[in-house]
Formats: sequence, C-alpha cells, structure tokens
Amino acid sequence: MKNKGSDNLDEGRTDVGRLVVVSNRLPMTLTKVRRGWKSEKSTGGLATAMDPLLERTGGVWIGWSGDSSAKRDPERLAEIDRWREEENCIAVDLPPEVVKGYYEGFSNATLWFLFHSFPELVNFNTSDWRDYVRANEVFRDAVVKELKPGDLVWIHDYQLMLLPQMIREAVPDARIGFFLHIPFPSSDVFRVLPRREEILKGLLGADYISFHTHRYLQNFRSSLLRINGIRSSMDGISLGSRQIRLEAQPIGIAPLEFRDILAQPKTQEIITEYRQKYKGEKVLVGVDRIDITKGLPERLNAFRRFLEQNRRMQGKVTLIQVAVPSRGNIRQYKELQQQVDELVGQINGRFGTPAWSPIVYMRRNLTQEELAALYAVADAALVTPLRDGQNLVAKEYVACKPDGDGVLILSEFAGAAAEMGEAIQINPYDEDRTAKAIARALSMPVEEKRDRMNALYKRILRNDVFTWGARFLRNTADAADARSRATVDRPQRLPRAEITAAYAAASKRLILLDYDGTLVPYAQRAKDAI
Ligand code: ADQ
Repeated sequence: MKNKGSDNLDEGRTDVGRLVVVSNRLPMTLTKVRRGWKSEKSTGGLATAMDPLLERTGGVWIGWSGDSSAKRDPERLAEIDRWREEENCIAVDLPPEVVKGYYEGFSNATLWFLFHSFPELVNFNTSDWRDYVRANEVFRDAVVKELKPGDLVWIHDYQLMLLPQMIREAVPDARIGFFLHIPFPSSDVFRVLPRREEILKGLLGADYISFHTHRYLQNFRSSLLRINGIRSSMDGISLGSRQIRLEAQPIGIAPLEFRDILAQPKTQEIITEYRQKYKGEKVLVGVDRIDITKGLPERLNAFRRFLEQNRRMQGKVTLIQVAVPSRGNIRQYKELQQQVDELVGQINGRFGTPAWSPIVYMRRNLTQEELAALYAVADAALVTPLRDGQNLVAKEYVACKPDGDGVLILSEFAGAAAEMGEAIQINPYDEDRTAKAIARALSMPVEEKRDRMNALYKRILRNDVFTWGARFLRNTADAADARSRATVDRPQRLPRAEITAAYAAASKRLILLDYDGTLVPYAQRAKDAI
C-alpha cells in the first residue's frame, strides 16, 4: 500500500545525489516508558513524500526526536543509534535550555503568528531569538557532520530559516533547497518581525527556495526588496555571482493511498455504521488541529447561523468536527480550546434534542480508516481556515470522493484555494455567506456536484505529493549545478601556512582587500554596503 503514485517519481532526475532531509521533527518519536524507551514512526504527512525519495537516493533524515531529557541515558542512546542503522534517521539533540525559546518561543509564538498574518498575537523576546539561533546552529553542526560531496540538502519549514546560510558558510559548495510549509506574509506584516533582516539572509543561503503559492513567493520578493534592498525576478535572485532559484509548488497528498484505505474491510465497516446512524440526514465534516489559524470559532458560528436560517434542517444535519489539541503550553491555544468547547456546548444546548446533537465533537486523533470513512460519508467538508499555508484536509476529502459525491467548502485564505477553484470558496470572516455556502452545498444538484468534484479529483491525482517531491529535488539539483558552473573558475585557496610564514618573514607588507562581496555582502544601493 505504501508509496502509491510513485510512478510520478520517474519524472525526477536520477542523478540528484544522496538526499539529506532536515526538519524540526524526525518522523520518529522517542518517549520514556517504564522499562526504557519507546520509538514510534509516524506515517502520513511529510514522511509519505520523503520516504520514497530517501529510499531511492540512499538518503538520511536529520531532525529533533522531540525529547531533550536524559541525554546520557545509555538505553536512550542505544535506541537513537538504532534509528540511524535501521530507519536512516539521525537525531539532533537540542540542549534542554534552548528548546523552549526555540520551539515554543520564537518558532510558535513569534513566527507562526506573524507568518499567518496575526501580528497582534506576536510575542517576541530576545532570549527566544538567541535560542532560535542556537538551535539552528545545532542543526547546522549535525548536517555538516553528515554531509558528503554531492549530497543534496532539503530543509523544511519556518523553524530552520537560518539554516541555509549557516550551512552555506560552513560548506560553500553545499547543494541546498528550502521549502516553506506555511504562508509567507505580505511585506507590511513581515516588516513587523524583529530580526527580519537575519531571517531573509538566512534563507538566501539556499540554491532553491520554494513556496506553496505565487502569492507567498511575491510576498517574499517584495519583503526582500523593501527590507534588504535586493531585487529579484519571478523565478530567481542574483546575488553577486550567485543565482538563487525561486518557485511556487504546492504540496499534494498520496491520493491512491486513500483509495486503498477506502477499499479495506475495516473502513467499509465504519462507513456502513455511519450510513446507518445518519440515514436520511446530511453530514458535514471538519478535521483540524486546534489552532488559531484554523478558524474553528468562526466555523461554529457560521454553522449556528445556518441552523437559525434553515429551520427545516434542524434534526437533519450533523457537523462532525474532529479536532486534535496542539501547543497546549501556549496561552492563546488554551483559551481557544476553551472557547471551542463552550461554543459546541452552546450550539448543542440550544438546538439539540434527545434524538439529535447538531455537533459531534471528537477531540482526538483518528486512525486512517476512521478518517477516510468520515470523508467518504460526508456530504460536504468545511475547510475554513483564517489562514493556512496549503491545507491537506481539503485534498484528502477530495481523494475520498472518486464518485464525485460531495462538496468542498474552502476558505479563500488557504493556499489550497489557488488550485481548487471548483470548491465553493468562502471568506471565513463572513459568517452570513459561509452559512449560505453550507445551504448551497447541501442542496447542490448531483450533476453540478460531480462536475466540480471530478475536476478537483483529477487535479489531485496529477499533482500528488510524489510529483511535488521529485520536482523539488530536480529543481534544487539544477539550481546547484548552475551555481557551481558559475563559480568553477574560482581561484584555488592559498595555503594558509605558507602565507603566515611569508607574512612573518617580510619586512614590508602591503595588504589589499576587496570590499563588496568580501568584507560586506553585496547591496543594491552603494550606500547600504557599509
Ligand atoms: P498543518 O497545519 O498540520 O500542516 P494540514 O495541511 O491541514 O495542516 O495537515 C493536517 C494533517 O493532519 C492532515 O493530513 C489531517 O488528515 C491530519 N489530521 C488533522 N487532525 C487529525 C485528527 N484528529 N486525526 C487524524 N488526523 C488528523 C502544515 C501547514 C499546512 C500545510 C502542511 C503541508 O500549516 O498549511 O498544508 O504543513 O505543507
């Protein structure tokens, strides 16, 4: 069942070199249990995309295990050694004193909010920034230790935005690609970020930088111009003699895996159970992490409005909302969780009857079978984030509708909206129209539903996660090759020992130093090169 759709891998170059994936978290999690340590490998998400590429190139994955305690425990170290041998995973041990500032602080309380365009929620402090720099340095050391000539480094996401330049400084010839999984905000919002120059400079160490959408790419380019004075074109940046390639390339899913899960007896059993339970009713589904960006209160309010405006639907429609708690240590997330609990209670209390609850709320992780079954029975999916880099739930719902029998209601602020024009697109801040969109979805003629869904289905088959991964590798390799061709005539480094000896022996010394590009980086305006 694994790696379905990997035919698309053939589109990739076969000579990209060994892949070194770097992400904040490994696809492995280490937890202390009563007797020693337990490892769990996560499936789905990024691992689905990376696994076949790692296998094909004999690559490794470098990341944090999620645990920074008891570093010297021999059993823990043995387990981590086993990861290297058996899973091709190299665990980065982050010093416990930097984890909070790096992860909960600068990554999740500063960058996450700002990049999702909530500047008013941004919390910044200098010590978090120092921890972020330090954590990126720890990642750099792990990568540099592992790197061999010809390797291709693929860095993922906002936790590691300084890493491209750090690796470039340590290994000037490194072949580096960077993908941002979250939005890149407009330059007006990005400017709010203390340390914005450093973040941009960090990214510019890559040979290839890729985003989900053209809008994010444009936002990045205008930030570069306004903040660092660096001009660029739609597809690249010239930095002195170095070229950096830019592209928008949305991530996909593995649609055929969903087809296989749907065909499994366990999934079919759950589907039958749901169909019996909701016979004669309409089912709406929402699946999210509990996150401020996902617009859960707005969605619940829109559903309440829908029930108010469509009295005859009361008792005939159920919203099944699955929500996994996340980042419970951050204050705003605790408050959000409480707000969502209260709203669900209020709506169920107001409209519910002994025989019917308008909202079925599940605050836990579902199995793949449960998830696919839920998508399959749902008449419509509510994917209504206030802001989202891409949103995979929208694509997963479509993957479970091969017969075209469902409607996707999608926020225009999800990156996925750019390639899912056949969805009913809504502005999640507009409660009234979102309520009307629900009514429209639930009464849409079968033919229109199928036309829209079939178009979406074909597109997610074509743009799957394997095509995305192969294309990323090819583009990074092409960009890195072009850079090394451009710098092939670079003079040999002078032998340091001989220079030191000659300098010591000389009685008269003349030192000539180049300025731009040597002592200071290139700048667009001469007066900035100071
Ligand atoms: P996320 O913010 O995590 O990812 P998303 O793209 O929606 O968001 O993916 C969430 C995944 O978790 C989906 O595969 C979904 O099925 C699964 N999931 C959510 N709740 C679940 C539950 N209760 N039980 C089981 N599975 C559940 C970030 C960016 C996104 C971007 C991705 C990939 O924020 O915008 O799409 O990276 O680049």
